[in-house]
Amino acid sequence: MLGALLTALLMVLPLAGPGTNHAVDDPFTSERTSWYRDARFGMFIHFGAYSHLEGEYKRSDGSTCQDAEWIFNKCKIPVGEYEKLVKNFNPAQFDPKAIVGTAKAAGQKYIVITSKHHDGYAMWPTKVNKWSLRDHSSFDKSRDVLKELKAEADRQGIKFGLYYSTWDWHDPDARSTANFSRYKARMRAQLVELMDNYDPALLWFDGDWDTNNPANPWTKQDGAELESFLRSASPDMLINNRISKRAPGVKERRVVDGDFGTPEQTFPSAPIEGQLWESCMTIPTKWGYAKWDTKLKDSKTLTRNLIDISSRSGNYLLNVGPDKLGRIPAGEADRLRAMGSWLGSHGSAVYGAGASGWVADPAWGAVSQKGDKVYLSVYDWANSLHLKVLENFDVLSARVLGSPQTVSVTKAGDGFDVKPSGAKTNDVASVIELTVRGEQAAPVGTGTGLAAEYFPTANWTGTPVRRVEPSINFAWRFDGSPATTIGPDNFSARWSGFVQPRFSDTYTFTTVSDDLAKVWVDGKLVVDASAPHQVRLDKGTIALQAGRKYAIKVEFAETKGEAFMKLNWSSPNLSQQVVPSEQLYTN
Ligand code: H79
Repeated sequence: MLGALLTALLMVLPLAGPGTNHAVDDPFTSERTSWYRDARFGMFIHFGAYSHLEGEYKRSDGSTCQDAEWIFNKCKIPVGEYEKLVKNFNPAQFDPKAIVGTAKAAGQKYIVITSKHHDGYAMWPTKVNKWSLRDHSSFDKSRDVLKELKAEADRQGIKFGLYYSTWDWHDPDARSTANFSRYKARMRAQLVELMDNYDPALLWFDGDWDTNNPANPWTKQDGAELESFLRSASPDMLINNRISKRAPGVKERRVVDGDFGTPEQTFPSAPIEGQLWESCMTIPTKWGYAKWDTKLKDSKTLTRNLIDISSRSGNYLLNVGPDKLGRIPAGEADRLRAMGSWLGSHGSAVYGAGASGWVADPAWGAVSQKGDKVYLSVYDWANSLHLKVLENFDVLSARVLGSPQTVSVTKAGDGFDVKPSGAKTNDVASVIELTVRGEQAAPVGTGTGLAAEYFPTANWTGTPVRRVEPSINFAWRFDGSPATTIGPDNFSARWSGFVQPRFSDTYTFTTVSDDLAKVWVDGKLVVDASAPHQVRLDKGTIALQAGRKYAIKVEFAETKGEAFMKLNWSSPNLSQQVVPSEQLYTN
């Protein structure tokens, strides 16, 4: 939490400039993100002034227009009219115990609630304006739904996060390039209120697209400045990638913004490379409450989504839309309880488990791995289930969770045939747990990093700044650079030394770079991203022996604009991470 003085200081001090690296750690491995990497399942809550309209706007001509959290915008409601319509918003039955209890019963480990959606309406008693649940509603003025929910989440041991839309349809300065800095100051003041009052474990930004309806002057620079401010203010907080801005016509979000990616209403068919990720989805079609939005996904589909997502090392942020009185609709709560019931007896396949580098994704279900356990979540039960193996391992034992039946595992073709002796135990997914033994890792290395040279030119000339660099994980963004004596543009870097793998594997080296990057391992050019580019992911593979040291050389050059450079590796035995300092040596 921020003291008032510290806040004031942070708001005036530059957190930037030459010598600044905005990358705080490796989100794939840091202690900071470990709760989030293990959690796998969270509750999204869309609750705001729009909830009061229940998804319907009756125009003065008698016609109706339907939408939900977008109703103000999509139904083109005049601002004064929207303000009048929500004046009687009174979610008197908002019950934090019931909501957190529903999340707990669902097996969800965190909650993310809208503090301010695109309509700009603050769900807490903000001092920044009067457009809030406290000052523009018929709700009990002594209540604060965010405070109540945070307190209850703490009591029930569930992490608490806040959604905040940078795009704002209500504040006139938010669509004005000329006055945008005034809006940004108010936004920052609101975010400080949120951090001071509710100490969120996570901030979930939204509204990163380029649009003129209304205009969204937010820029990538704004996102970079805000991210750096928030990191200083609350170093452990997780931040999503929508804190940045997408350029006109750009569909994909970048892996260099925030801590995690945010596919929406969909999830990828394989782990995302370069960043943690979380798919957010709805149970009906809309996020906010709409009384007509009654066709809900069934709990089997939702549970399998969670299984598929966690088998790809992602999180599932599943939304509920409380009604105008603040109650989670019964159909949504039912679905969540059903998911919790499956998780109660099969949660070990989900929590803390992730993609297995050892086996291929099967057609009959999904596979996840956690340490020496491999979980086969079987959707289409059969007498014999084939597992295609990508990396040799032994199966020491096998069982069906919640069933005394035996399971035989025999080598067959490109992997194993797994044969359970009895019937499926569950219609959603039956889980076969394999206890496995793979290659023993070589001991953790004793390295301290690579020898780094940072040049004040983009072509590795001039007098370099030299130091030992623990790892290659840099977000210099717009203003930063490798050293105070080097400007934010036109510089280059060379890192050299030795890299020591802990497994005998085919390793994939991946760079996330802007601008150019090259990686040589054992004299072989593994990554060549030498054509100028924006933020890009490039990779190459090389077979390495555990414990041996291989020469490594990495080059980077930056001419203009933003600068990023990250060196990750992965192998069948090792999920993606920044190459850690212990495995890097200067000689
Ligand atoms: O809060 C929920 C949604 O209300 C919000 N994100 C989730 C978590 C969301 N709103 N819109 N979208 C997601 C989809 C984006 C639609 C867009 Fe467009 C189409 C953005 C750019 C093209 C609409 C049309 C907005 C600008 C033009």
